[in-house]
Amino acid sequence: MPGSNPAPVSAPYWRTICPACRRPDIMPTSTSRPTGEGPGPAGADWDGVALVDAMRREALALGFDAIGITGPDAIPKAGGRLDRFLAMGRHGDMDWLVAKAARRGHPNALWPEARSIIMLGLNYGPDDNPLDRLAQVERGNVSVYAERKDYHVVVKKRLKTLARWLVAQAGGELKVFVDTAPVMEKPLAQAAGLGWQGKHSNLVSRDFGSWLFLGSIFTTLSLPFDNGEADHCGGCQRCLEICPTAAFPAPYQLDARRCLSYLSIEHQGHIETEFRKPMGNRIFGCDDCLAVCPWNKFASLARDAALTPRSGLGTPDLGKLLQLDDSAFRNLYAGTPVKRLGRDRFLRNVLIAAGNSGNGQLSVGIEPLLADPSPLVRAMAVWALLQLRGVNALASLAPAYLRGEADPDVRAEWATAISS
Ligand code: B12
Ligand code: SF4
Ligand code: SF4
Repeated sequence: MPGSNPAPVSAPYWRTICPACRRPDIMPTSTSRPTGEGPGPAGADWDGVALVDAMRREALALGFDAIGITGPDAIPKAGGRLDRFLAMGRHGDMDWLVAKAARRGHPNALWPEARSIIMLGLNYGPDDNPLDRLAQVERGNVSVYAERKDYHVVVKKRLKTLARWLVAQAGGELKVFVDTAPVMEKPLAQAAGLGWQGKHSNLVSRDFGSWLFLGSIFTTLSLPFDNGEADHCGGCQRCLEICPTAAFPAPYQLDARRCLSYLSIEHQGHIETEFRKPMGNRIFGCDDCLAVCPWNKFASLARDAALTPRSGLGTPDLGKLLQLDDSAFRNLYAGTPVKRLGRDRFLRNVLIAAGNSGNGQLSVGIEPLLADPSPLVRAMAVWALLQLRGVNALASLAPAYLRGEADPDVRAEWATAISS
């Protein structure tokens, strides 16, 4: 609420962590005292600043890497920008963004009683340069965030633990969110001082580069706010320039319909022809615009055991992936974000990567998929075989498969392939 929380500023605690040992500095981060209403912890001699300093220590002990506090009124421009994004149709078929847009754009519309928003970041810095994976065309390329345990699970568990701690210290009501509710996490994280929304629209941290997962705790407590972070992109345009599908109509704006992350993860249907070659070997998500950011030179390896990448998941063997049935897919990706995609859309992506691999031996695994129960898979099997074997081979197979083919999209894919 305006005026109810007159923002005494304390620097975000994580900036005082010693980069060498990753242990929190024991000095308090703030000497200023909140002048607004305090949280009033029951039976304890806390003031707002002391409570927040203790909470920062607690958050770090729980494995979070960044924490800052802001208020529900801190992102006045975000709702209008979201509305424009949606009005231009840039969300593609992510209808869930439209459904709760009013609440997403305005934190107090989501929960009118919220007085403070605690933003948390968890570092998932990779141990390699994700751009190097693009050159391994004979293997699939799963984006850095997805080659490990689902961050929703990891972050949410910790948010709940921290929330319980806060309730025990200071009371109040709390709600925790990690990408599971209509919350604009990036602008809120910027307002809380965790970093800034770069020209690729994601949050960039001075300490962790592009590699922070975000989560939030909304609370009815009035806590002292942190300073927001300024934009440090300057004249840099690297993320805009590297994008393989020209998905940025302007700096800070993304047209998700052109983004390979959207196409490979969120998009339900067939992937349009113009995006198939640029997809290269990306079979789940894309890291190019994140990986190229010069601020990653300050990034560090994820320190969290819960986020250790699973062996072989980052650059899997395409030949093996082509053989996955539903249960093998579920077993392989259990507990990771990839599982939510489902086997059919995953195979759609794998077939595009196989078509781009230049490895003719993969056609042995592709041909049986011409008869797959899923039209998404059948259509991309046609495209992939065309890339690897050429039009004459496709034309000789076409009569047998077209005879029983009722799906109009798959028929269209055959027609395009044999007339190319
Ligand atoms: C929808 C969504 C997607 C969509 C759309 C992405 C997008 N940029 O909107 C798709 C599927 C494409 C996607 C992809 C990815 N996502 Co995503 N996604 C989300 C989600 C659920 C909502 C984001 C949203 O509100 N989008 C709507 C648009 C309108 O909001 P916005 O991006 O903030 O838009 C701002 C800018 O356009 C800006 N703006 C507009 N005009 C102007 C003008 C000026 C001058 C300025 C300064 C700013 C500005 O203001 C807008 C409002 O802040 C969030 C989780 C959450 N609840 O917030 C995760 C989230 C953003 N995703 C995340 C990740 C990791 C990714 C990927 C990296 C995954 C991958 N490796 O494939 C990619 C990155 C692609 C990219 N370049 O954005 C993380 C990002 C963490 C971080 N450090 O920022 C989040 C926060 C999830 C999380 N909890 O950690 N994602
Ligand atoms: S994630 Fe990839 S496709 Fe999407 S905007 Fe970034 S570079 Fe472009
Ligand atoms: S690559 Fe450059 S422009 Fe893009 S987010 Fe990083 S600093 Fe900003």
